[in-house]
Amino acid sequence: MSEPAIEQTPDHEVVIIGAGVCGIYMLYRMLELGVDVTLLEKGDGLGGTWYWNRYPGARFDSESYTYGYSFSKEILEEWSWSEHFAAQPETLSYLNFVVDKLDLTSHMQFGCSLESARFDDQADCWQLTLQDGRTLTTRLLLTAIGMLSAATMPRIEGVESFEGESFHTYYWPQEPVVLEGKKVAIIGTGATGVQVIGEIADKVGELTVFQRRPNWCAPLHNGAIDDETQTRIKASYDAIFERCRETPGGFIHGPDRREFLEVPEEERLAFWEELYASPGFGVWLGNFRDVLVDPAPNAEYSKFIAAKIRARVDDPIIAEKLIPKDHGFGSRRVPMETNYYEAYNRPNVHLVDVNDTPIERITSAGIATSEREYEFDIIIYATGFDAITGAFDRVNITGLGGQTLRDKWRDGPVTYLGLQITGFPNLLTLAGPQSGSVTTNFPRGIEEAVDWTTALITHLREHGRTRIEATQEAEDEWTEHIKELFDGSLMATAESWFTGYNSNVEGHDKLRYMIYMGGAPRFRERLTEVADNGYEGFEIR
Ligand code: NA7
Repeated sequence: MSEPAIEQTPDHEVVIIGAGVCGIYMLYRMLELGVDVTLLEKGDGLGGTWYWNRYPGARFDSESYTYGYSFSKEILEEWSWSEHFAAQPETLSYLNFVVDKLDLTSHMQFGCSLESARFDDQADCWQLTLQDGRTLTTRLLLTAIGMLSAATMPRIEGVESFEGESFHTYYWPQEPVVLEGKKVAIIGTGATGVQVIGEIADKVGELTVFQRRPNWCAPLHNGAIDDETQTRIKASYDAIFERCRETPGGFIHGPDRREFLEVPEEERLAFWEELYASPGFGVWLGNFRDVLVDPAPNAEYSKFIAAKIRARVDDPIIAEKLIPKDHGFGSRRVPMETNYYEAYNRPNVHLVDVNDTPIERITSAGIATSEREYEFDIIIYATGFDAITGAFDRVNITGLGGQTLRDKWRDGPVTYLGLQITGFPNLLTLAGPQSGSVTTNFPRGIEEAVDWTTALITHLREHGRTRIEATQEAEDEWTEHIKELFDGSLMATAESWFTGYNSNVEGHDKLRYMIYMGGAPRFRERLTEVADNGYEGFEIR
């Protein structure tokens, strides 16, 4: 016989983990509702992604004015972005501006790393233990811990033995790093590596890029926002956000309704030239609607982009090495670049293809490949993240019956709406795996998730409920839906963090269903439907 429930009031009604874009907005909404809430953040400052990633070249690929929060007209009016795609320092200033404006800092606790969370089945609350040994309890646990916040180093022998400076891009030092005249190595050519390389090629002494697989990159076409444009942007925020609401990715760029074969060749090529010459993700997300779905048009578009790369890189052998052969354009995340391909035309920039000459170990002086040892002053690891589930796996989260989330998700995440997990009551994963936010222009996605969660919490409070959990049936159905959306998509055929691959993490060598591929409008519709039907799929008591 189970013990009678103990009447116990937890320390807080809500604890939010993470002071990034998502956590900040969630905190604001909770305070507005009058909830007893505190926010715990591992870092010594707010900003999440924009607090940590201080590497040279770190900036938006989203248009700045589509990335800011949309909920406050006052903030939209008062804040002026200086560039179409703002750099990290400006975004961090923006988030600090928002937090100051909304007076949120006193509700945030910094330097608080969550070590474990255990659900108390009797008291309907979570018991949290922080790394410093502190404990606290909360009715609801809301995670805003980031999709790309668990950085991964390569599994290469000798990493610790290097005597020069070295850092993962995520942990780029807060103090300035002197690059001038230095011999610098960079491992990794994902979105991060591509930004770093374009930015530092003309600043360092020598730059050697160790590439395993090239990505399809395309020009960002960034630029300053002049006064006239600024005025126009501020006057059109309603239309900008309305446009973002319509597109699958929550960007101003959405697919062209035409199919590839409907359009005569000359017109098609002119359209592609236009996409390549225009700023932002249009080159990826603004294409004919079948280009990211159907292999034949995708191959044609890949050919078009390959020709662009060949035209920009002087050495034809290097150009071929920079053109992906294992996946078509857009089936992995497209890095947006500034002077990336041109960097390889500089005499001080060298490309090492680790498929030809694998890295054997990191030495005290540099990097040894099967061919030779290279000496460096600095090694930059742009080797990515244990994406989407990694931040969860790094906390000991224990639900009903002693089950850990790590175990439950061993073969890949299973969730209901990407927001809740059966067996883990009162845990709401705001930008969790399989939620709409993960594949959406992030603030646009999380505003939806936060608003929906706020309405849910209002519902619980109004009805005096203390417990919410997804039913097994609802979780099974959602996870199946996620898989169905993957089937037949080109993205599912490519190995990347979108599809759960990471060669540096044990067991992440197979497809895992991490993301929702149905697009933001469809996700929103589903969330609305669930709420309208009295939070169907949840057991609330
Ligand atoms: P990514 O996109 O995961 O890129 C990581 C890069 O590091 C990628 O080129 C990897 O090659 C490379 N890598 C990883 N491990 C190794 C080893 N052991 N040897 C050689 N090369 C390696 O991470 P990013 O930080 O660039 O971008 C993540 C997201 O942040 C990005 O999409 C934006 O949304 C923001 P691989 O391709 O696996 O062969």
